[in-house]
Amino acid sequence: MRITGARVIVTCPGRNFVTLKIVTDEGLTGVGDATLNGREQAVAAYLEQHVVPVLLGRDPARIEDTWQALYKGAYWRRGPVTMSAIAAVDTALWDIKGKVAGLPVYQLLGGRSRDGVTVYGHAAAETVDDALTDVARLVDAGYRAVRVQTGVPGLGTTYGVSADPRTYEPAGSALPAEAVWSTPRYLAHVPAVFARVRAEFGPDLRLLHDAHHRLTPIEAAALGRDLEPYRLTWLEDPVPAELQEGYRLIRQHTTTPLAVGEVFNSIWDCRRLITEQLIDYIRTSVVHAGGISHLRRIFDLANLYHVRSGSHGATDLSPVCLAAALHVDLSIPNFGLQEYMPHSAETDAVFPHGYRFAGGYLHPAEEPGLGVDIDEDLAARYPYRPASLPVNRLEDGTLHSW
Ligand code: KDG
Ligand code: MG
Repeated sequence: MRITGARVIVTCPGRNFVTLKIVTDEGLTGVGDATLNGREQAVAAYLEQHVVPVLLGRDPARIEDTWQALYKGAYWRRGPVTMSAIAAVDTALWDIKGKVAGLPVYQLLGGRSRDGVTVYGHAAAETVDDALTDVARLVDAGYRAVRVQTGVPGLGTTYGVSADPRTYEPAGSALPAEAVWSTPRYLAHVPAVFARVRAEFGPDLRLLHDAHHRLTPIEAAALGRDLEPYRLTWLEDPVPAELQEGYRLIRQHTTTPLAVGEVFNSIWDCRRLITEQLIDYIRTSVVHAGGISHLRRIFDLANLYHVRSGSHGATDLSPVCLAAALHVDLSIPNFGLQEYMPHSAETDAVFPHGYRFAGGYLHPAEEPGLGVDIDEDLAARYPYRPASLPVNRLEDGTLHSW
């Protein structure tokens, strides 16, 4: 079998997605997600100009060899654009391999290690009262784990907290919007939020919180300590993780579990965090960390060090990425949790899929391959719309981060 074509499809059914569709001479096709929020066109151009020409004529069965060719052959290794492009190819080739074998991809990865993939849902609201209502909505829907985010008193807007609790979309205007951030206000507010959530929902519900990389290590250590009474499953991205050893300091001060990794794109970004056991969950994703092949390599390393998976699954990762993640989640020994934000109806229509939510679990499709596709005619009706992620300034005007 040979690869005869590869199409890069950019579509915006409510938000932008980049999808690679690989076509073979035997008529089998495979899909891979290549979406990089706010930088979609960079990955699309990388695929079209540098990757597709390399793929034509190759044997689609040679997944590892193709991965190595794209990674080593570029000379310029790693980086989110390159690794998202490689991820799309890798994911599409696993899809094709599943179709050739007549098996869902998780069977090719070793089969089931569990019955279903436990997911966490998102409760996000401006006020604590509204956030509690949102937690109740998710508990009623069967979720066993909920991430809770609220607005911070005294600040206008808070990253990731939108007016409608059922939608999550930090990317908005074409150019980056600016919001105001105050770490002291945030640190004073968050423990009180979790005191109320724990009091209302009892000890069994798993609770999570995302600090979106905004703290310093000592601030994160203080927050982790203040949250200990509420027994979080994890505190996510407390500090930017370019400085991996920064996590040593947090670790020395708190037993609140830590989860990191949604912006990582290779095993090298998390090697020290994992091997020094500085984190509890590694949150790398199929789309941003080199596809199914590389993600599994990261999770295998993590398994040696008692670190569990917690794959990123925000709505800017397409249903193709979510479908692929579920096959990985179902098969690995050290699965932790999978993030789940349902996509909009428009997005679900563009990406017909067979995965389903039931009782707090997601289940991948049982059909051969990944069990997801793209409706290219429908996708063409939603042209690309520039949208950027926002930035924060401190109250004195200093540029902070997300
Ligand atoms: O594109 C950025 C989003 O994916 C990010 O804001 C989502 O932090 C996020 C999460 O944990 O889902
Ligand atoms: Mg996050």
